[in-house]
Amino acid sequence: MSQIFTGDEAWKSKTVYQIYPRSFSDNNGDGIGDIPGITSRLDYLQDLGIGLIWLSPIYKSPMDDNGYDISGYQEIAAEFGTIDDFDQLLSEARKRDIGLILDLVVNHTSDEHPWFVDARRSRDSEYRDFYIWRDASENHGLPNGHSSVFGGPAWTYEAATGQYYFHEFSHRQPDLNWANPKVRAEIYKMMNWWLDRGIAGFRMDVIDLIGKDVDQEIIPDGPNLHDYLQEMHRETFGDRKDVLTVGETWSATPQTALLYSGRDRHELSMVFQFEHVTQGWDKLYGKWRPKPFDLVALKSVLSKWQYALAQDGWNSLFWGNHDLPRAVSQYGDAKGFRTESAKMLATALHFLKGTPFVYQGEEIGMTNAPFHTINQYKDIETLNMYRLHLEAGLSSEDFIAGANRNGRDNARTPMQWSAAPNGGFTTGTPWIESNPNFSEINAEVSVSDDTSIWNYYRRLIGLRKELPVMVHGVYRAFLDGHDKIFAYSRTLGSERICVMANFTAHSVSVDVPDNLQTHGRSLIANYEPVDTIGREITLRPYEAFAVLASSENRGDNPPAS
Ligand code: TEU
Ligand code: CA
Repeated sequence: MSQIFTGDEAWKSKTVYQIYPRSFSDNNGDGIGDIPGITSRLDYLQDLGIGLIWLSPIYKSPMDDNGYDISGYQEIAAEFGTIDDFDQLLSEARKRDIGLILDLVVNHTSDEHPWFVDARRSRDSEYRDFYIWRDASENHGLPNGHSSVFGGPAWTYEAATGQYYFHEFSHRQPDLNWANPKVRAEIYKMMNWWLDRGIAGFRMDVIDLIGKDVDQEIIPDGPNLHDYLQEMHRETFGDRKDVLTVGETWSATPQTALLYSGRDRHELSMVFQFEHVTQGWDKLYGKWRPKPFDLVALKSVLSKWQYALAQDGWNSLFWGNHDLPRAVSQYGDAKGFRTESAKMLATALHFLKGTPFVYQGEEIGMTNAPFHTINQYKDIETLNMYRLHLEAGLSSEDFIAGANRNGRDNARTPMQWSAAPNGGFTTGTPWIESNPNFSEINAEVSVSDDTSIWNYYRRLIGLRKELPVMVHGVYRAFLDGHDKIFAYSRTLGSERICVMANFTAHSVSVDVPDNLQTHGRSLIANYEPVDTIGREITLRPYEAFAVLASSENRGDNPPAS
């Protein structure tokens, strides 16, 4: 077996931790998380064992979309700190062998970015062509009927210059014109500036949109997408070792994932795909009317991706992020079996092939926000959609029920550090209400309890660094049609791991297929250790475990590749 922990793929055995700076740790009492706050928590992250941090945007921004609207790519938002604070974070992280991945938001800027401020001034502005302008159409005014993700048309009229500009998100997030080589050159320069500072990579916001053709209304997966990504690779991170790049691509399929992350493609390390997320959404109303949980559908998506990227490409693995509900609320049982189900979900995900991403608070089993009035929500998407759904005749209660399940603020309530007021996130008034369950659910309690969710994550993250089979093993799923149990194995040479997870609050007895039967040693379990999977087994509510087969009993071998 080749050495797996060196070279330009060192990130394959690492676990990434996502920080949403606004909600992580407030160091100066203004109620907003900040960079010094993050630096003060690095020991916590080092103890957890993570190798990389993905920082949601920290740049200068009017915060219309909490920093995903950037007005200065090489400046730090004043409320988050200074560039010195950033350098301090970078060097303190490096001391702990933790790399920083920045959020690259280059599909659009803020309307306060100097480029747009100048562009909107006059058709002759040297920055006019940095954005996407179209004349009014003869009949209905708007250049076409394309809608913005946050509601309303994707076109806004500028009376001063008599044209519309395109914005896939809020009207305060005008899309950059990637067809303009000057735009691309500016972005590559900016990326290199951050890379030279010592960052470990980029998470690329809605990167599947940059090759768009607005006139044909081909927005995701547009005709120029892969050319631009190959150019970006060449011009920026291509020659740098140990840089991780992950594209946020809601449109990705297993086929396009191989284009982004295939080894001879020279584009990205991996992408975030969202099929396992959207399979749970209503066809018509989307995430605001989620469907009942369906394990068979979820497993079929996860397995499809595992198989498709088995030989080439690389998967990212995640249950949550800053746009999604809390994992334990969405896929587990946050009320009856919070600890068991949070550990079960961690087990099911971390033994898959790919790079795991842990969203802040997931490691202590934080839950969705118990908001009951619209005034408690802060998210631009939720607030816009509330207005639009009510205009369309939906009741406020129905909308709030959907937002409770799937709204983005579920992930954005302050990180719960301790039982102190506001969970120790701030000494002031937090910008968004804390989840009142911080007195029971918090990092202090979780770190000090050996049986906690946190210590369970710590063991899982550690196992990935020790076991090549966890990083490179071939995936095989079992019991595909079973609607309560997720079961799979990973095999590498003579090593084999068998994983079983009960996704229900009931005991479930299963007849175990021959090739899943195992005897060996318990790697991890959320009840008692399990070292044998016999012909029949009963899993208790949300029980999950992984068994490392002893080499004389490793079951089937995958076909040689
Ligand atoms: O998200 C992309 C995006 O499309 C989300 O808004 C998501 O689709 C939506 O929540 C589904 O209803 C990225 C960022 O992760 C998000 O926070 C930003 O708001 C968005 O891009 C714009 O930059
Ligand atoms: Ca602060």
